[in-house]
Amino acid sequence: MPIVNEGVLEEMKHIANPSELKHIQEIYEKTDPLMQEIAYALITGNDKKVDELTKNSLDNGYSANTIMDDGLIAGMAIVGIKFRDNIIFVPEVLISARAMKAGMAHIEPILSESDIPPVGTVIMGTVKGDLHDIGKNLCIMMLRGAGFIVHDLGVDVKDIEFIDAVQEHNAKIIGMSALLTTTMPNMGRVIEAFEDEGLREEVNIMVGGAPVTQEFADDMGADAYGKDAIDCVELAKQLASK
Ligand code: B12
Repeated sequence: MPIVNEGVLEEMKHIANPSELKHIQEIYEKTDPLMQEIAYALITGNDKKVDELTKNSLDNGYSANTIMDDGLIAGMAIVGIKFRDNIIFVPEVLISARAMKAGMAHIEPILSESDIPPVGTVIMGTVKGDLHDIGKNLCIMMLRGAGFIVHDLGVDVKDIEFIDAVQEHNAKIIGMSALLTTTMPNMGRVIEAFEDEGLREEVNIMVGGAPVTQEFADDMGADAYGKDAIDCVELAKQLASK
């Protein structure tokens, strides 16, 4: 299907990397005009429009999953690229996140009511000493939308809190976030704490946050590293099926 939404087409001009552009075009070519309209409303942070269009789409028979994937996540994919490439900044990301939340408010109750069993349970938290939670919260929103049960431990989370939460909720996946170079090593300390408790084999640990790299994740013995919220969902799906 051709991409017909003028706004979306205009937004694509911001994507400089040809292979990334091709990937985004492929995502949008699978979507119909209404989903493209939702995506564009999300990119421009129009929460009222996302709210209204999501509700109308559901009333008109679109599935919650279609709206989530073809509308909300497709929009967020462009927001993520624009933020990374310094085309937009934190306030714009927060405004788009608010629009995403407006759509998710209609989607989440449907996903949680459906008979489809949850894809998995994830414990998420920002590590000790670190109060940044905007990125973590975006990841959580997307994970919930993708059918995961997520227990959010918040910010400044100590090793023992991750361990207690895994045991309490019988979770197999942990996601840790860090935004400071000084708190990144605390992710490694959480992994060591799981080793000390003899629980390391029981859990899959993914890490992320702006200063974190694949190399750093490998060095500290994490199972996976993700650069954005879309990666986070992909990784969680892979880890859940392990
Ligand atoms: C907003 C912000 C704040 C806010 C945080 C508000 C909040 N509720 O989060 C406030 C004002 C509180 C703050 C405080 C501080 N901040 Co600050 N902050 C930022 C800022 C501007 C944006 C971070 C952000 O939200 N990005 C947007 C989100 C969407 O991106 P993200 O977090 O990277 O998340 C994405 C990915 O990384 C990934 N991801 C994230 N987590 C995870 C987890 C998993 C498992 C996976 C797979 C993926 C994943 O997915 C997310 C979505 O795509 C950055 C600069 C910048 N432009 O990045 C500085 C920045 C991170 N802060 C910095 C500093 C120094 C501080 C302070 C120490 C300042 C001070 N002197 O007080 C304090 C520290 C407080 C503390 N103890 O944590 C520095 C860090 C420098 C460094 N090298 O460590 C930065 C880089 C600014 C700078 N250039 O100096 N900060």
